[in-house]
Amino acid sequence: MAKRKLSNRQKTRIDERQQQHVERLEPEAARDATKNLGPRSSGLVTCNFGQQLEVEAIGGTLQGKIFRCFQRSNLPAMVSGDRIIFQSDGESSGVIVALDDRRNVFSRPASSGELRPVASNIDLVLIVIAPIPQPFMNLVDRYLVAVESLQLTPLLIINKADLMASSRTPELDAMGVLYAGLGYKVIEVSATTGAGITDLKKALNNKTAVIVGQSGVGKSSLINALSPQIDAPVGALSRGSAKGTHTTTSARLFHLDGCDLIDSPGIREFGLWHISPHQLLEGFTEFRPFVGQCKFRDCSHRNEPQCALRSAVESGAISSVRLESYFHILESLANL
Ligand SMILES: Nc1nc2c(ncn2[C@@H]2O[C@H](COP(=O)(O)OP(=O)(O)OP(=O)(O)O)[C@@H](O)[C@H]2O)c(=O)[nH]1
Ligand SMILES: [Mg+2]
Ligand SMILES: [Zn+2]
Repeated sequence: MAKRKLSNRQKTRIDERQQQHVERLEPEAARDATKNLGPRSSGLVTCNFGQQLEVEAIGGTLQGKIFRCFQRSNLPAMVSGDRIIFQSDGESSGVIVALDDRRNVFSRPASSGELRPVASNIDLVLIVIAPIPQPFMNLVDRYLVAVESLQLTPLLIINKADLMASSRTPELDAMGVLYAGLGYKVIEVSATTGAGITDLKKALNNKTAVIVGQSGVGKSSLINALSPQIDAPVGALSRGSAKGTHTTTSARLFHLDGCDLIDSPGIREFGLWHISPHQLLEGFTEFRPFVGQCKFRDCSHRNEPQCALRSAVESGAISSVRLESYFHILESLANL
């Protein structure tokens, strides 16, 4: 019995070794494969499916053609918006052989905690909230920290304006007022009725933007509203919990009239977060004038005397809910 068990284990090991061998061979095979492919072309990654990427050729005779590509294994994981060099078979497939320099990479907080890259070379981040599913200020703050750390511009979109009559909440109104007060642009829109869509189009003009937010807030619906010829999949909220159902599963770049917009999968929960405490503090931009002004250098801003941040809350320069939100995120970092 023991003998048989051992030989099974050995067999598994041999299988694993063979598998590793195949994996080691694959990059070589990919390299060899490019020998039979056409000359190098420039391209834009529109979607990453995991193993394969969708690439749109830029310039030359292939301009606008779509290819399914593998990437050479020495290259980093690619995201929608990446400019690349690839070699194609002239038909529908190819191999990505180089990645151009990126201006930036936007990562979203994933439910597992780590930051997951979703889009690159962007100008603007559209953070979408709606009356349903219930919005969380703390999630918006996390997105804002990620946006600020890249020195990008955020745009807060309150979607489903058509539901405001029945679903407006003081919390949602307060969020709109708070973020506008911090100097962030806030637009109220409805993907269903088209209200505010013209304003959104204006804000997007000539830009590449990524659209983020909870699952079910209407990110894909907004893309369809901005450009009716695009038919991005849209999914109803779950009946019981009125939460999103994760309809969009991979980020995808769409060319709209006058701008490029990258749709991204929504998130439903969020937990720990892998950023530094310094980055976090810097992400709350209205705190910046007060950082370093506390009596104690290592002030936790909770109960020390002469704390500049808490004095700023008392004088109204900082909102207490934002300081609470900061602590909430900080605790999630501290528990790592
Ligand atoms: N009433 C109303 N419903 C909307 C509006 N926009 C989107 N919806 C609905 O909200 C639900 C979710 O829409 P999606 O566009 O799939 O949401 P999403 O943010 O892309 O969701 P994920 O892909 O899961 O992240 C669908 O039932 C839409 O019809 C709107 O402006 N008003
Ligand atoms: Mg979607
Ligand atoms: Zn302090």
